Amino acid sequence: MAGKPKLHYFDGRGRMESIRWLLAAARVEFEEKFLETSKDLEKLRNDRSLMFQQVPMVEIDGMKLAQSRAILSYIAAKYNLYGKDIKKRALIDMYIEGVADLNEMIILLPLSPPNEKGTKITQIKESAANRYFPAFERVLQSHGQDYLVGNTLSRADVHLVELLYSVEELDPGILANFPLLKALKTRISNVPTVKKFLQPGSQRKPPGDETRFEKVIKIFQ
Ligand SMILES: N[C@@H](CCC(=O)N[C@@H](CS)C(=O)NCC(=O)O)C(=O)O
Repeated sequence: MAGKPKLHYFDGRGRMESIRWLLAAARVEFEEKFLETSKDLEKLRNDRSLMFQQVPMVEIDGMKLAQSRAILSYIAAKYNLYGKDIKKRALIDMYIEGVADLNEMIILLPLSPPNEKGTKITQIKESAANRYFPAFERVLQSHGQDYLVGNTLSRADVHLVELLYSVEELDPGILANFPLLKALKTRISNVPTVKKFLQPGSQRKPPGDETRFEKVIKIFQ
């Protein structure tokens, strides 16, 4: 039997957090090797373990996979979270690209200069409230089903719910006008594997703070 996937990244959310969420939802146990210093990154690069000299990198099924989206696609396909036919997969792709666009703004937030952070947060909240959340609310309304695609759990639900949690950290009341998203969040949060991941002490990472981020920046300098 193949061993547990091994995740190489720093001890924070960044581009690895969606991978952690998806593995957790798929009931896959995983190990993490955290980069602590630039030497750790150098070592992976010198070993030729990083295709493009970057992390995330995940060792899985004999591969050293880089590129977060490729990693997510492999996990989703392997664990049947990527739709049952090409039309469902197309919808899932469309939804997750929307999620990724907003999530990218959140991932980059710690990198913005302190005097621009407030504006960036306002942009994220506005995009969520006026563009992305209404679009997903309409999808759920249009078919009345429990999940975004095919009335079954898919990566689209997992990525969207991760995003709902992240945006709520910036604006706790943001879901007030989106009852179906709120219900989706509750439903997915109660999937036993996700429920476990949401509990304290899991491999889910807390929101980054300034001190943690300064340490991370040093790894990549
Ligand atoms: N498109 C890549 C981007 C990866 C990326 O930007 N990784 C950053 C850390 S989050 C990195 O390794 N930066 C070092 C570098 O680019 O040299 C992905 O999604 O995995």
